[in-house]
Amino acid sequence: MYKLHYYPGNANLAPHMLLEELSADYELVYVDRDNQAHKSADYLALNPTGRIPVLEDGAMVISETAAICLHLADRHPEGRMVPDVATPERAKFYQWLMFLTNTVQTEFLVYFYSERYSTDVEDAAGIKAAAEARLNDYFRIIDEQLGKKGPYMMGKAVSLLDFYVLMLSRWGRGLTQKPSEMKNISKNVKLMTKRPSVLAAFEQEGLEAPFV
Ligand SMILES: N[C@@H](CCC(=O)N[C@@H](CS)C(=O)NCC(=O)O)C(=O)O
Repeated sequence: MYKLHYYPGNANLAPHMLLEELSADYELVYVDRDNQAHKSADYLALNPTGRIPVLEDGAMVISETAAICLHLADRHPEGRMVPDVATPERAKFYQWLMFLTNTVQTEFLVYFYSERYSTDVEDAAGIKAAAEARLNDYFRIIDEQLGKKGPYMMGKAVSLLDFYVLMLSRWGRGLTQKPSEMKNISKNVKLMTKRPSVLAAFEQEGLEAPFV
């Protein structure tokens, strides 16, 4: 049985939705982030970066959200969450997943934790505003991809990418330009938020509508 260490709405949300989608056998382990449990010795032994989430798969411990998602997709190939290996679709899938995790997700860290990005707290507001502008550009790129391909990131079939986009769109619900109100992202998230797996994960994390 898998164990997913989570805090409601954090980066665990993508792997959590996938665990549900793949009908995997798992349990959730609450990380008491409000009391700094993610910086405790026990948690740091699992993930030295002190970041959420962590997945335990038997004796194996995996951190980094995208890696966890890929591992789940590999372990449950019948779910077809990634395109076949060594196909053009797989190459584009890699491109988009890397963009989502190391560009968009990372920019959210700058946006949410802007005070960490300067030694002068007075810089935080400007850092946040610049991050928001970049996030708007990134979501526009995602929206264009969905406009060209659609309704899912890889075209007609849902993939792991769509769960990632949903999580990131949720994180962007406080942006002036809400991702979920962009023309094509809005269609994608409407489809995604009808999936029983998505609804189950949101409910288990205690997240209430509106989800994005
Ligand atoms: N690169 C990591 C980033 C994870 C991450 O930043 N998680 C946030 C929650 S969404 C976190 O743990 N924040 C707590 C902190 O930075 O103190 C991943 O993809 O798993």
